Amino acid sequence: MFDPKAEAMSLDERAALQRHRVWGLVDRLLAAGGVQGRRLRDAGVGRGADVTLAGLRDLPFTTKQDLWDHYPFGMLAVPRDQVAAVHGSSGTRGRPTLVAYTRADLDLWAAMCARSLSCAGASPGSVVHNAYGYGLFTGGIGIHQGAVALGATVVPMSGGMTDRQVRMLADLRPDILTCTPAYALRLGEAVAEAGVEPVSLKAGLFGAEPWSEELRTAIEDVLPIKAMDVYGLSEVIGPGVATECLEQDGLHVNEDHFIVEAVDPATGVPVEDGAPGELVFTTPTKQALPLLRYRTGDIASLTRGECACGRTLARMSKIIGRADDMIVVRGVNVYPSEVERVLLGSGLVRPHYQLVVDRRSPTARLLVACEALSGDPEAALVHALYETLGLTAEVAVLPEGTVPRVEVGKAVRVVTWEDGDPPLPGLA
Ligand code: DLL
Repeated sequence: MFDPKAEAMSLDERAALQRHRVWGLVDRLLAAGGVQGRRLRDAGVGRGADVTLAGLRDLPFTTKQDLWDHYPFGMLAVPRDQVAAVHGSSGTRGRPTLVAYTRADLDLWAAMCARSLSCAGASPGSVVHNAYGYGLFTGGIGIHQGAVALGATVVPMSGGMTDRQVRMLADLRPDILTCTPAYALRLGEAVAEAGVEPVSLKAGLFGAEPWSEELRTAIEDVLPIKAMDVYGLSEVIGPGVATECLEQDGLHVNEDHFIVEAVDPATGVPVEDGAPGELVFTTPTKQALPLLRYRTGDIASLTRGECACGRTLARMSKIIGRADDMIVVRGVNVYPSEVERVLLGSGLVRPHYQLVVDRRSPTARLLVACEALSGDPEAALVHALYETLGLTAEVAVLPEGTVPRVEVGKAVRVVTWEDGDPPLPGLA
């Protein structure tokens, strides 16, 4: 439930708490003697009390490469036998990233996910239909533990087997749906096909992949819910790092446990509040895998100041994209979510799309594969993409049902066509 003591404390009080916690973190990293401790020593930090919050920006970063270099357990700050669970993400680029939790970390994670659920409108007694995947991925088990900690009733559906999900939505009358935004769309289509009206649903807590305001509207068109954004990443803890409140004016970052900065991705220098930058997190209270200034690769802007809901936690914008998902076509930089905004904002196509980068010849082509609602929107979309994003792209309008629907895992928004057959039928 909304905890004013933690979520609405004064900025001074929170800064004092964070400072104290960061001191503890720095002392633990120095004592653990791993790569983060070594870098702190090299930066002249001999003990926690040497560090100030304002001085955090001068401390060394930690990156995904560090986790890979020390895979699987080389960055633990506790003995291996204190690790209660591991999780991770398969990564869109092949290499797994593994993270570890002590029992205390699992309790913290459950509390943060309970906070997220309640921020989005869940309460004790809510029925939570959880269609995030269960397993190494943090979505399913993270939200599950949060729902239990909140005192809700959790329905552990995991992803896929959509017919059975529709049945459970009809029979168990959940008020909260949790899954990826792309799967929410798929479920919306499936309930319509089955003639089920999931009238019990009130809110959905969607995350794990970028999604635009236009996709929010598309989900709210097919499901009778308020679609809310939840953000997180395995390295920081999983879901439960930041969530929208009912004001929907940014995602509240749980800053008492996850200190956030936004930095210029090229220089690493912090950007002004309000300007887009790469999110960087410090986790002062985590035990097994505490991270100092972890670079997420996710681009968003930050704002500070009290929200109309009463929370004083800093807010982040929706994620604009991942630094490494940016496509460069003939010198124009574009994130898939920007293309999504144009497509869905046009009202001409279904909310399913895929970007195909054709690299069969030296000058790459970008093909935007989509499905028309009616007529032939190709020329209008080519024009809108150029006008809005400055992007020269070809639009391939495919028959309904051709663009892959997401059943399990995260939506794949960009595919590369290196040689041979097209990745989607009907492309040329
Ligand atoms: O996706 C954790 C999660 C599960 C968050 C369920 C929300 C709901 P990973 O598999 O480690 O963890 O992937 C983390 O996913 O760095 C972002 O690039 C992306 N991501 C997560 N949430 C959002 C979001 C989980 N709300 C990576 N909007 C992150 C945009 C998101 N991107």
